[in-house]
This record gives sequence, structure tokens and C-alpha cells, in this order.
Amino acid sequence: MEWKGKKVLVVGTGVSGIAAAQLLIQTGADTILYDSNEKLCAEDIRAKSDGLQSIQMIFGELSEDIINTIDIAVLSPGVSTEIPLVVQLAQHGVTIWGEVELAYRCAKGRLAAITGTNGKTTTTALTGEILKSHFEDVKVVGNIGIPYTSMAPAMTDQTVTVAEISSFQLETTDTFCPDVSAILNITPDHLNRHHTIECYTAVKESIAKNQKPGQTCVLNYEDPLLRAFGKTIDNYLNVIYFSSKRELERGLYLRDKSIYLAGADGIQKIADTYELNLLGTHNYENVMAAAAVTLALGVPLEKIRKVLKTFQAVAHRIEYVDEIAGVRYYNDSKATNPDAAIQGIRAMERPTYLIGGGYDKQSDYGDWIDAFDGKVEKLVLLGDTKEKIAKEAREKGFTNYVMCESLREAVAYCYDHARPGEAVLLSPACASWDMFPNYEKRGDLFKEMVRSYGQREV
Ligand code: UMA
Repeated sequence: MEWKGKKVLVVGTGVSGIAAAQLLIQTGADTILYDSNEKLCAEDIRAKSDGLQSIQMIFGELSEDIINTIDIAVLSPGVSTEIPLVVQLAQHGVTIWGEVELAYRCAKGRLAAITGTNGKTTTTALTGEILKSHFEDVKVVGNIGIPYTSMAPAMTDQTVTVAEISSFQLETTDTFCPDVSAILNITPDHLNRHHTIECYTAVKESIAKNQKPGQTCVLNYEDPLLRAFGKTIDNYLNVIYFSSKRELERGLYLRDKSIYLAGADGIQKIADTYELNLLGTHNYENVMAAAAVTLALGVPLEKIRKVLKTFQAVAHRIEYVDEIAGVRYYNDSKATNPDAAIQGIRAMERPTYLIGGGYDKQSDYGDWIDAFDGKVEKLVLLGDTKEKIAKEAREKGFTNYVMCESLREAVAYCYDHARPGEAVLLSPACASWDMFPNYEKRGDLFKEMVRSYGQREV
């Protein structure tokens, strides 16, 4: 490995940092594991992670003396390239890679990489299931929760990998080059990190930046940014479009509740939407993207059709939890931005107690509030953004909200007030990081509370 014997600094001790450090140690790098959180304890990290017994760990400040010794820094996705430490490392001539870049340099076999503002976890999970129906060795990695570095050492030339790749991860790629890339959609998100929609779009589109002639890029034809991007790459890449709004001469499209593939073999039906366990137009787009990616990797259409009929929605995405005293509870904790939350409220067919608010990513909530469409019985707000959302709601004439201090209080409020025939939806339109380590923990607490109320009713 090109980093053998080099001094490598891993920044972040979350799942990515730990996996990156383990890979580096196995492959002969002189590794330091660093985290800006000075409250962390080396013994705790060693106790829960194999192979880190003799690694140097530093928390809090990183001294100039140490920085001077570093050859390569591997950043966790949550670490921005703009923080003073990373700027300082770059000024010292240190090579900066993301955890994904490190993994890619070590990985083998073929790779499909999926990005987009929304739908990437569902699409990646579905793509993984389809690939598993045809290939022996399939790995599903990335933002979905399994660090790419944790799987890379076990890959062979026969491995087929599907990676969910976030904008945070793309920011620090260099040679990363998937055989098949897919960009599902681009709407404003993570603007506190990427600043402008233009920068965010450029980062998302960089998933295809190293792709070579003949490789494939799957794009949503109905996203104006992506259609424009397609025109800039279709002279050398195999661009496959999908559309939920019109028939395409070539590509995949939704028409009259069926999904079709139009290509060299004419028009073939892939599935009727009633056969799918995924609901909503956004999910049909995810299905089309997964089918396009797996077709490009050589999976026969018949196998794709079979998996589509059995695949279930992923946890935390408009996930039905329980019905208690005539009230249905749904967990959409994965709606970490307004666009995803719009899909959550659109999917509701009952008057809804909507729990929203969380970490401030400087989003605009106007379109989300417009999508309430008379369905929101009460907006139950919490988190850093609660005042901001309340203000935007008032400006739009929506005043039917209450403020809560915690998710526990919000769920209790909904349980006390929602009546039979109504629904309670946790769909925050914000990340969870003001109150939880991640959206899964937020959704798990919601489900745990709902289930405990269910027990009470029995
Ligand atoms: N840290 C620093 N300095 C910083 C920032 C963070 O030292 O400037 C430290 C923190 O103190 C903490 C650690 O870094 O100890 C956390 O690292 P991390 O935030 O990168 O989290 P990981 O546990 O490594 O998880 C990451 C992804 N997290 C983020 O992108 C914020 C996970 O995506 C991903 O599943 C995992 O890698 C495996 O690839 C989560 C996510 O919320 C699900 N992603 C965002 C989204 O989907 O919208 C992009």
C-alpha cells in the first residue's frame, strides 16, 4: 500500500474513523487516531474496537509538533475541510483524503456509487438486494452505516460493491471512480457545510468526475440540474436516465402505474407499482435508479423483477410503527431535510400530529409548510430549529403549533392529544445532531416510546 510506513492521522473516532484506523494499521501505516472531542477516553475506544491496542490516540488540541510529522490525513465524513485543523494540515502539505478515498484505494472488484439528496439509502439497500440475487460476493457500504473501509480489505476481483455516498464523503475524494454512478436528485441540503446550492451541486456531481468512457452514470431526467449535467457528460459516459413524469425513448420511466425500460430490445415492463412494497413517486424513482444501476452491472431483468416484489422499505423512512387507540404512528426520522419531510407528510392520508425540528442546517422550511396541505392537525416542534420553523409557519399563516423541550415530551403530547382516525408522524425536516448522535437513535427512541404506550393499552 502506498501509505505503508507513512504517518497517517485519522480525524474522527466515529464508525468511519475507527474502521479507517483499523484498515491503516492492518496495511502497515504508522497511524494516529485523533478526535477534537477532549472528553473521549482512549480506553473506551480500545475496549469496543479490535486492533487498536497500540495505536496513539489524541483528543482535543493537536500540537504543531505532531502536525509537522503527518504525511496523510484521513477525514471522517463529519469533518469539514474548512475547519482550522484541516486548513493547517493542508498548509503543511499533508495529503487530505476522506475515509471513502482511503477505502477506494484498497478496494477490489466492481463498484456502484449512489448519491442524491434523498432516497439514497433506500436505493442503495435495494441495489444491494438485487445484486445479491445474481452475484456471489456483494458488499453494501458507505453512508448507509457500514464504513467502506471496514469492508475494503475483504474484497476480491469478484466482489461487487454498492456504496451510498454523501456529499460529505464526496468532498474528500480524489481518485474515487465508480464503474456505475447514480445521482437521484439535488435539492438544498447541508448548506451550512457546502454554503451554496452551486457548491453542493458541484460536490454531488463530482461522483462522476473520474469516470472513464464507457462507464455509466444514472440520472433523474426530471431534475433540471441533473438533466443539464447529463448533457455535459453524455459524449463520453453511458448516461441512463429515469423519469417519473414522461416516457423516455431510452431509459426507465413510470407510466400509468407501471415501470418500463426502453432500450435496444424495445420497451419492456419492469414492474407494476401495486406489486411493490415501496410507496410514493419518490420510491418509484428509487426503484428505477436501482434497476438502472443493476442492469448496467449485468443483472438480468428477470432477477431484478423478482427482488422488486419482495423488497421492504428501510427502517426510519415513513416506517409504520403501531396503531394505538385508533391512532397510527409513523417513524420518518430519516427525513433530515425539508425535501425528505415533504415526502413524509405527502404520504399521510389522515389528519396528522407532525413532530418536526432539530439540528440547524440553515434550511428553508417554506416548501415543507406548504406541503402540509391542510393535513397537519398540530405541528409539534422541538430542537434548535423550533423557533425558526415556528416563525416561517406564522409567516405562512400556520399557527397551530406547540413547542416541546425533548422528543419524549413531543411524543407524550401527541399520545395525549391525537384522536382515533388521526396519525402521528415523526418527520423532523432536520438532522438529529442537536439532541442525538444520529437519526437512527432519534427514530429508535420514538419507536420505543410508541411501543411502550402500546403495552399500556393492552
Ligand atoms: N469530529 C472531529 N472533528 C470535527 C467533526 C467531528 O473530531 O470537526 C469527530 C466527532 O467528535 C466524532 C466523530 O468525528 O467523534 C464523528 O465522525 P462522523 O461525524 O464522520 O461520524 P461517523 O460515526 O464516522 O459516521 C459517518 C457518517 N456521519 C456523517 O456523515 C455525519 C454516517 O452518516 C455514516 O453512516 C458513517 O460515517 C459510515 O460511512 C450518517 C449521516 O448522518 C448516517 N450522514 C449525513 C446524511 O445522511 O445526511 C451525511
